[in-house]
Amino acid sequence: MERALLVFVHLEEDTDTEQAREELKALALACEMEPVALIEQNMQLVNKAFYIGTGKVEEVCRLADTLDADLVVFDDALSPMQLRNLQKAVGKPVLDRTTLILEIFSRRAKTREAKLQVEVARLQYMLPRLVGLHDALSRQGGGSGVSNKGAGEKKLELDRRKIEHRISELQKELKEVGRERETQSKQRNASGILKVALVGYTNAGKSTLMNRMLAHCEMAEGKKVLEKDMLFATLETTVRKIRADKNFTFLLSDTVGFISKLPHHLVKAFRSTLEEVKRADLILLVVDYHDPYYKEQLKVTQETLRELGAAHIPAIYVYNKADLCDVRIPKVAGQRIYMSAKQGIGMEELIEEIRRQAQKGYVSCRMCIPFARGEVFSYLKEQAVIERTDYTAEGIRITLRCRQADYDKYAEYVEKAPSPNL
Ligand SMILES: Nc1nc2c(ncn2[C@@H]2O[C@H](COP(=O)(O)OP(=O)(O)OP(=O)(O)O)[C@@H](O)[C@H]2O)c(=O)[nH]1
Ligand SMILES: [Mg+2]
Repeated sequence: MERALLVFVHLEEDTDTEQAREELKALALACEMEPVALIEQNMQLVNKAFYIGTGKVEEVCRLADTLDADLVVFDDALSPMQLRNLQKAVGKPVLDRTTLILEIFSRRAKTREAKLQVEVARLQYMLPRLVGLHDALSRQGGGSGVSNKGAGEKKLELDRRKIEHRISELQKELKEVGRERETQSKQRNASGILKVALVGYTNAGKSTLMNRMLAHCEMAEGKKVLEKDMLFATLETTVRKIRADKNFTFLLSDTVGFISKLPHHLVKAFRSTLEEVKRADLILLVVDYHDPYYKEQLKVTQETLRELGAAHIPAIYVYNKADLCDVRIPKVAGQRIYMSAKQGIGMEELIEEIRRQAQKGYVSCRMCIPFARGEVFSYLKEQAVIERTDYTAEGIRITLRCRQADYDKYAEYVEKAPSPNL
């Protein structure tokens, strides 16, 4: 493990520094770094040239040597100039929060699309910081085509052009891959099944809830996703069909978690993956209720949802990990549900809430399905609430409540006037 010296600046406007400190440590750990110490400074304004004060820079240098740190990590996005100056002064690789998150993402990325997205975000972030990043890159063996030998202006210009070229190539490939996913997603959309998305701060328990839901509904083991006590365990979006009971089926998607100060490039890069969230009919907003900072995390999640243009989608607030708190669970209070995904407490209640939300927008109608279209009847049995069924000469006549989408889809079978023989 690399030994990391963490540097943390407390600005006046920051309200919760303890959370931010813990989060920085967790990020370093998720990057397989060992935090050896944490240096702090209170400031009103950051130093333009060094981010921290020059006296503090000396302290960082000394401590980095004494503790034999391999690198220094700052808890914010450093400007290209700050990065360059700090790197020079400290004589060791300097990373900022964004680089750290990018590094974690690049380690976790498994699918072709995720890998491309992270690579583009990394290169875009690196471009203006090329000079300052030289040492940090050579630490990784210089695999990105940037060497720190003979870093003259000319060489720099060459590197810059190379990187720009690489970015546009990657973006082209990304478009291709995106189209494939788009096709799959369209097929899911066309199926008309209710789409539910798990959303929340990183480590809140989204993947655990997905797995518990699969187990609860006796779905196959092999369909499980990775759950782990680590920031950003999940990077790619996984969609699973959940058959809650014979009358209720929905699609559940698990995706990348949110974090405060999520690098802008990364949000943009992952926007296409997060499209799944935008298309959802219902959001399960998962909160780690045991985390002392759950309120701040909830705020960040809501802000990110707004940025994504998904703030209007109805949500159920899942106060998870309540088994670690002093509350009786399960408990449903309005749009909130207190439960434990890990222990499987509150699953029935959650499914009921999902069903209730789903049925909110249902329309009441009457349909007559021809016998030849038995599959439509089976579909509606799963997707709608059938209140009455009569077998008549013309077909199966049903009184039901269904989604507007299904009403439109089967408009040809809808009977406008009440039938006299019913
Ligand atoms: N005690 C307790 N622990 C839980 C519960 N739900 C999840 N956990 C633990 O929390 C940790 C994170 O769970 P994940 O499901 O991986 O969290 P996530 O939201 O998918 O996280 P990312 O994919 O990293 O964004 C794991 O160690 C889980 O075992 C719960 O209800 N109670
Ligand atoms: Mg996860």
